[in-house]
Amino acid sequence: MLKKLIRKNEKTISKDMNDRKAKAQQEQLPNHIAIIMDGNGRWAKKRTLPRIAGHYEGMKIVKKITRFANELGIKTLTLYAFSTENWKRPKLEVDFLMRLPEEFLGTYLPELIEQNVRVNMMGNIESLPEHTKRAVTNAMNQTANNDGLLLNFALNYGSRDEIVQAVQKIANEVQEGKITADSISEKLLDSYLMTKDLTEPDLLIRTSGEVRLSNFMLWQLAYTELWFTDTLWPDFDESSLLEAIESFQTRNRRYGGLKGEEIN
Ligand code: V07
Repeated sequence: MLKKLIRKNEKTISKDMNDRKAKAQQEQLPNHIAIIMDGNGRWAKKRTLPRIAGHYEGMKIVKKITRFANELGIKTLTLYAFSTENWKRPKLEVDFLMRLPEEFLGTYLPELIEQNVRVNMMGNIESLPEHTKRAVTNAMNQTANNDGLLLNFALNYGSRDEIVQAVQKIANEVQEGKITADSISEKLLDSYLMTKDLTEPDLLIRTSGEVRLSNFMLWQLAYTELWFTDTLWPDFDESSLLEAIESFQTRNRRYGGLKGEEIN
C-alpha cells in the first residue's frame, strides 16, 4: 500500500515535471545559460562531511543538469568550475578539484559523445596540471565535431584577467600596425575574448544565496537576466533549472518583445 502510494506520488511528480518541461519548450528558451555553482562546501559542512565530499556531489549534479539542459534543447551551458582565485584554497582541496575533470569525463565522456554534446573550455588551460589538461583536451578533441549542446567549462577562469589579456593582444596589434586605435570597438574587443565563438548568456544562475558576480563573465553579462537561489549546488535539480527558466520566460513576456538594450 505504502509502496503503491509512493510510486503514485513519483508518477505525479514526473508528470508535473513533464508538463513544465513541455510548457517551457513552447516558449522562447534561453539559448545560453551560465551557472555559478556555489554552495558545495556549505552542503558538506551541514552534513559534517569534508568539503571535497561536497565538490564530488556537485560534480554529479553537473551530469544531471547537462543531461536535462540537452534534453530541453538549450544551445550553450557555461559552468564556472574553477576560478583563478580558487588556487588560494588548501592544496589538498585544489588537488582534489583538479582530479574532478578526469573523474567526470572518465565515466561520462562516452555518454556526452553519444548525446552529441560538444565540450569546450574557457580559462587559462595552459597552467593546469598535466593530467587535467590531458583529460580536458582529449574531451574537446573527441567532441569537436558534435553540434548538440555546447558544454562550456570555465576552468581557471577570471573575467578581469580575460579582459586584460584581450587588451594586451589588441595593444600589440596596434603597435605592430595591424589595426588602428580607431578601429577598436565593442565588436573588436568581443572577438579577442575567450567567448568569441559563443553567444552572450541569456540567463545567469547563481546558487547558494550569494548575490554577486565574483569576476565571472563581466563583459558578457551586460544584458543577461540574473537569477539567484538559496539552493546549494548539490541540491540543485531539474526542477530548479526549470524554475529559473520559467522566471526568465515571465520576464521576457513582460518586456513584450523588446530586447534588453531597449528597456533601460
Ligand atoms: C568541479 C563540481 C561542480 C561544482 C563546482 C566545483 C567542483 C565538473 C568538472 C569538469 C570540468 C571540466 C571538464 C569536465 C568536468 C569540474 C572542477 C570542479 C575543477 F572537462 N565538475 N567540476 N571541474 N566541481
